[in-house]
Amino acid sequence: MSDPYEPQPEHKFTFGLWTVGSTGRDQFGLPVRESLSPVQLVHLLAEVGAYGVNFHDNDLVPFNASKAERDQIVSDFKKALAATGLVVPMATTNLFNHSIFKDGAFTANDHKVRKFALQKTMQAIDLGVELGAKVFVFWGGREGVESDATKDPALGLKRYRDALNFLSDYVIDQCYDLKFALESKPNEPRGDIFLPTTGAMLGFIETLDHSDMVGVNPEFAHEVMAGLNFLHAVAQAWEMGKLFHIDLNDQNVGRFDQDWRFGSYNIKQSFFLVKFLEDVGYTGSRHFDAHAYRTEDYEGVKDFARGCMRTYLILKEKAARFNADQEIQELLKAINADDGSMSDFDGEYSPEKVSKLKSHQFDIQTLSQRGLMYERLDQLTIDLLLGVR
Ligand code: DIG
Ligand code: MN
Ligand code: MN
Repeated sequence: MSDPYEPQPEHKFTFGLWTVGSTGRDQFGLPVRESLSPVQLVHLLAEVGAYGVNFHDNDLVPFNASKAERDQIVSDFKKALAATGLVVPMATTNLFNHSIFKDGAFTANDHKVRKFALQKTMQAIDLGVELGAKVFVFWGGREGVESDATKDPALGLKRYRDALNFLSDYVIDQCYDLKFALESKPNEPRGDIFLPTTGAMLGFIETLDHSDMVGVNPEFAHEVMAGLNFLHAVAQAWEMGKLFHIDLNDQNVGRFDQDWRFGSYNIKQSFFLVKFLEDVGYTGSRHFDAHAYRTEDYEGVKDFARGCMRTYLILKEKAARFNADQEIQELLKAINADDGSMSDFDGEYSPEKVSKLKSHQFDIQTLSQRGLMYERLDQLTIDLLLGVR
């Protein structure tokens, strides 16, 4: 019998070139692994069973590459995609690595830098569309401050909006079939990053000229860094029809951005996230924006990638068991029992409803003393996750 936790294309598991291609360099240490080429990384991802591969422009085409070099790299990459069957669902721009972006890209105080960021992003959009991307992610890693003396945050948001409005017009003008997904993070590498959480992004999107083509790309680690419940951010995005992409990984709260293997730390949070995505029928990529521990060689990197997908599938199965568990479902039914006595107050507002509701006598004593059996429900969940039911 085939391994039920073996990744299949229909699971839509994707990785960025920068994830499995991470050489393990960090703030305090040099690389521990040699660099692999995009073609080698495509074959590594095919070997572990991924569905797709994503990239920043410069993950694929070096910053100073000539047009001829660019065309050769893209041609080789396309051949590797054709040979392995991997697809490119998402692309993005690196607006954070080069020193020119040290004060941001779209929100930089230097007008020339802001316009260069537009130029670079348009080229990256062209590249992403050429390789089949339907979602374009914007992570504004450098859009922020160390000191609020340096930049008016309201002006920063206006610059961000101007850039996204211009780039939306570009996509429309080019007749590209492309949506934008904005990714938030509270800090690192900037002291404070503008639009720090998915909730902030959702509010900002409503101020854009073409908000219909703009959604979010919530990242597990980034909401946890902000001390927030990742599922709640994802649920709000979904409920607003704005969950255009998702970055899955793991993170210990109060730490720098660890981008750990999915499900390797917050198992319960990861379970409820997977349950939500599967329950609502999310059809987008399950993108792992994560990387292997610095201790690993490339066999360890493959273990990392396999582990992300395997844990997702194990939690998907646990979610199905939760939904099929008779005791859990009976408990949920009892918790949410409704005798229908309030139904007259539902639906459209009316003066009649107001007067009836204002005069309705509630049994405060009984309502306030009701036990909700949440301890039992949560323990059944723990039992299920720990494999004893
Ligand atoms: C970091 O979490 C960011 C960058 O890796 C990239 O721009 C984006 C795409 O997932 N995530
Ligand atoms: Mn991250
Ligand atoms: Mn990310």
